[in-house]
Amino acid sequence: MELYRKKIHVIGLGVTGLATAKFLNRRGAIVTASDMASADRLEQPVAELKRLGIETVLGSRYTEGCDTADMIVLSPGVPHTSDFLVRAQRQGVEVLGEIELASRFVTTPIIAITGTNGKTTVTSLLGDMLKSCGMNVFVGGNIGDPLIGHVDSDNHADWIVLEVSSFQLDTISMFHPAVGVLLNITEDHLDRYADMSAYAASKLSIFQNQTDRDIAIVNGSDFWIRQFSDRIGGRCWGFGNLMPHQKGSAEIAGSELQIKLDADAFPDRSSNFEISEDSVFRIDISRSRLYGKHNFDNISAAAMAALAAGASVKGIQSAINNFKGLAHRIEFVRELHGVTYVDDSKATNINAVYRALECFDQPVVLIMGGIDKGGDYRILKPVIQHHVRRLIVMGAAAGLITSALKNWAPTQRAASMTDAVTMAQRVAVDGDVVLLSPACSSFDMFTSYAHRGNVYQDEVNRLQ
Ligand code: UMA
Repeated sequence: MELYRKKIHVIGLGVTGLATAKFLNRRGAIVTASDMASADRLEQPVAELKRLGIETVLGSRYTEGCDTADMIVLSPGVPHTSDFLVRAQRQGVEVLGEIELASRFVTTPIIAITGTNGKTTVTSLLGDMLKSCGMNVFVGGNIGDPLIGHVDSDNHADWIVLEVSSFQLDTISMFHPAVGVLLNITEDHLDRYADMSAYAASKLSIFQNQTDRDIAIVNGSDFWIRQFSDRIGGRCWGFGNLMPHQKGSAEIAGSELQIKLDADAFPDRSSNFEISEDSVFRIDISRSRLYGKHNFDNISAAAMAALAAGASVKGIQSAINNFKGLAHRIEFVRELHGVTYVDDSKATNINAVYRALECFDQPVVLIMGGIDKGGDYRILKPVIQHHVRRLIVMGAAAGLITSALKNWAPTQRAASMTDAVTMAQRVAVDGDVVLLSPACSSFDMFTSYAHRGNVYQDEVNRLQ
């Protein structure tokens, strides 16, 4: 793909746009880097781009010139259906995302992981599994480091382990992972998709360029994945219920993960296998520190993907034993007067709250709220009734959550995180869990879910 002297607009100057603009500049493209935000919010990236001689266009004029560009590269946060993009495409301008662009320049095989929940855990655990087998791995994508930043790196990777969001998948055309993983599809981002079917279609597009030489690892118990199973192009391995044409399966038996794979999927790697006489890979999960049933799916998916990449059972086992989980995902913060405080700030959709509540046998004081993302809170009814002693709501969606859930748990409204944590401490008794699991995005009161989680942890650590 020739980029030299091409007029390319990069839209969005977050981590993706910045890395993309720098890459294109190195390749000799004529880059215009644009963002709807004003200069005072983008001081650092703008200064860096200016030093490289890259033009920046900010604020209300940021889409100018797109119609006459050779190509537009989008950041994931920019909806691909925006009017100015539709108009440019009509003029024949190629519009693509950073993942698509980067994947055209890498020769290293890619394992791509998507799903509404669990993708960061699986990406990270899988990265550890391959590393503990001595492989050199680039771990990036939606988890944090854009793939484009790896393209010109001197650090040769054996595998690329890539977390991909639906936003990133919306702008692919040739992206072709050797192993694709789809963990689950539940309500999320309905502020950006017309309906669940559109969101599910975006997720399933991870498999759109796979052939039967590639591997597709899916959750066979997921409604939407089953609904669209005809879109799975690769050789299908599954966990949960059996899928049509499934060639590999994973099951949890007690504290053992048992994986059965079709050996002919690996004609050239079969010597790596520590397969037992009954053709099952057996992995002990009793030492895993990941809470909850949903993490069985995450461990199964990561282990299957690792086996697909030629990892040994020993390396997989060691990564599972040593994996501590991720910050702000059902993360233990502190125990005080017999009350356990847990931070699940990353739960930015309703289903994630469901899963978090299922992890606890103890009564829970639940803190929810933030910016509503368009799902139906009433699906929480059974877990709220079963687990929640008190519901504390805050942020822009507080009213909406209260009307949806107040019949199933006593509900209180908090004005701030300090307020929420103080209220929670007042009502929690010995043996309870206080859980921040918001079901919403954070931008009404915080800069990110991580910021929200850190503020919660600070408040909890301040409690006497
Ligand atoms: N912007 C515009 N026009 C628009 C929308 C946004 O100019 O119409 C500008 C904003 O003013 C801002 C910039 O775009 O300055 C931000 O771009 P971005 O939102 O794509 O953010 P990045 O910093 O590039 O981060 C993105 C992902 N963000 C989103 O998908 C929203 C990061 O995922 C990802 O880690 C990073 O690329 C590297 O791949 C975050 C995320 O929240 C963690 N992801 C969602 C999720 O996990 O649910 C999908």
